[in-house]
Amino acid sequence: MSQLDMFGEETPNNGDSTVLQNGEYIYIPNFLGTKTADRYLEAFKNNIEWQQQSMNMYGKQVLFPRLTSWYGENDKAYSFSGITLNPHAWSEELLQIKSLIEPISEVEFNSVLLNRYRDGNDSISWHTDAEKELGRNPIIASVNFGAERKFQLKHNDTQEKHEIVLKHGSLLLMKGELQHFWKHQVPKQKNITKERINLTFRVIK
Ligand SMILES: [Mn+2]
Repeated sequence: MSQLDMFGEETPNNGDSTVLQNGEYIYIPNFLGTKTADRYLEAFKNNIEWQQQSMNMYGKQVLFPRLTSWYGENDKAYSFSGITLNPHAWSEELLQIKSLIEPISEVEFNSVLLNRYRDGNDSISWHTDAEKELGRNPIIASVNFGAERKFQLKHNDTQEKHEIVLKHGSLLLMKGELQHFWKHQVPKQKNITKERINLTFRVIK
């Protein structure tokens, strides 16, 4: 359970680990206090260089239903869905969050992919974060701001599903073999009018 600290902010516990067949995740709902998370959300809305990427599908350029940006060490380009992103230099806010999550993640991150879901029409469909530059069993740390959105996991063979509603200020750690056996998505939720910003910290080899 979380508790209120002397500033009236909730302090995080160490989260609950959920061990799945072929993978594991740890979810910490109150990783950042509400006021701290509010402050970061405003900073990321205003200071991140957002872009709407597109990909070629059957000869047509199709816009991704979300905005993205990529930050990190300058020699760590990242390719996915047929596009390559060159990173912007770390911002102060991103470095602060990186230093908060590293002790719990037990890894040093060198990159972060940011996704901005402008409302419930924005989404990301079933995929894995298993690009080969992430290494064999990547640890991926997802920090969440703004609207609460469903995050769904589905096992490749059994089709077993898990769903987590990712809260403002929460941290989700994905680890173990998860990316090899489970896909994940953020489905559209047409009733949601507010935006969500998600940071996924990664280690690019
Ligand atoms: Mn992903």
